[in-house]
Amino acid sequence: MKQKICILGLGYIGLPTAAMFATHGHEIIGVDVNEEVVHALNQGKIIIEEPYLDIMVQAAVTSENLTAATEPCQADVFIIAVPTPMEADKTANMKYVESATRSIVPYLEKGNIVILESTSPPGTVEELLVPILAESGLCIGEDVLVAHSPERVLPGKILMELVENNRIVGGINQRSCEAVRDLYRTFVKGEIFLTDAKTAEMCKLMENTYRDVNIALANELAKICEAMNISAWEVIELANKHPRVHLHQPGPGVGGHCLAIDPWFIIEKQPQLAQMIALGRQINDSMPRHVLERCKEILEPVEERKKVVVFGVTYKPDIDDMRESPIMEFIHLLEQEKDIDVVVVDPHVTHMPYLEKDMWKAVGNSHLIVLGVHHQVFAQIDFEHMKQEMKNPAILDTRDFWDRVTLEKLGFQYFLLGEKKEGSRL
Ligand code: SAJ
Repeated sequence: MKQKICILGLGYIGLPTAAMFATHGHEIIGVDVNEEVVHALNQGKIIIEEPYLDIMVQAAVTSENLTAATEPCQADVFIIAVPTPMEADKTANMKYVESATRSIVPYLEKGNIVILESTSPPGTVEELLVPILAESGLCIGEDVLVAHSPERVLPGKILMELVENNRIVGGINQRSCEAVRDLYRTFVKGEIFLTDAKTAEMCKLMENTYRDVNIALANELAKICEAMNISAWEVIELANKHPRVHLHQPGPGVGGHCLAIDPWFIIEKQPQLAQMIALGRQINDSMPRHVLERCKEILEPVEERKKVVVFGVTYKPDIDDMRESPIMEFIHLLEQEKDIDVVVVDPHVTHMPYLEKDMWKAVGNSHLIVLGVHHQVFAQIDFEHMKQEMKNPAILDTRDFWDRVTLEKLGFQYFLLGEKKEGSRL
């Protein structure tokens, strides 16, 4: 049955979800407070980078199933997909969820469904949404069905994962669960599991916390291996041959708007109990400084003013997203070093301080190249040319991406995060 769905928040999740429902026959009104987003969308255009999303949005707008506005309107379903950023004190800022919820109250009618997709501290649906929705005078749970259904998609693969991933629906009662499950069935091919709202909220946070804590374990291993003359990369590769072990990869830290933030929403609720989660955050946040210390050690013999070139600043490879990027923190630390000049190379980024679009100009007369993020384009660099341009041909690879043997043959000094020795003992 064709439903009228009002989606609040046209970002990385709201927009793909809107396009998906629209191309599956529903009538979608996308709402965003940013007029630029609304204007672009009504012309079939998008202002974020995500593979194939532009094509899908264009098709949805052309079919007239997707339109955008700055205010909500009457609808059958309301989906809230606004950001829940983190405050300086590491607690969730719920003001966008709160104002989006308030904005739909005047339009609520008997038979409506309200879904929260935004990642939120456990208890948000019951403690924040339900009381606001009740101001409509309707009976929440009877007249209006409410659920949390967290998104779990990976940036760069959003459209595929929206369809294929399993989904959790946490309703305030069984009727809410079932109605929301039936709606997502429109396009979800993965399994849909039903639970209560608070459990669904905690599941979402724990998925990212699981990954964050495991990366912290890998980062701790990297530091231990450096101190003990062992290669963390070799340990990980060999330990992962065990059928029940899956060590993650170390790196310069953890970025993005999910892994670096979601664990804090659990800590906020249970600060006394969430000990390992907090320690994981602390270890991952220590990595930019650790990389800086490695740089200083490598540059110690250089007696003049040093030029360090950072390759890749986004929070992960092959995207333009710099949110919470640990490389940005590393650059911030580098710029505080009085005898170091910083230059940045990143083909996915259009503007930021220290960015040099001409790679050869960037590496000219430099003393150290730090690989921050392993964008695919960095696999095809002419290292022979690079060596000629550099004053001191040294590389610190934080991702085990470049080939030590090739680089050493060319005369580079190659250093790798997670080891301080030359490759394997064999
Ligand atoms: N990273 C490591 N070592 C690893 C894996 C990742 O250092 O072994 C770093 C990356 O470099 C990056 C950060 O972790 O800085 C996060 O990258 P990611 O690819 O792990 O995750 P996100 O933030 O892009 O997407 C995650 C996904 N969650 C999980 O895989 C559990 C995605 O499914 C979620 O939808 C998304 O968070 C979200 O929106 O919550």
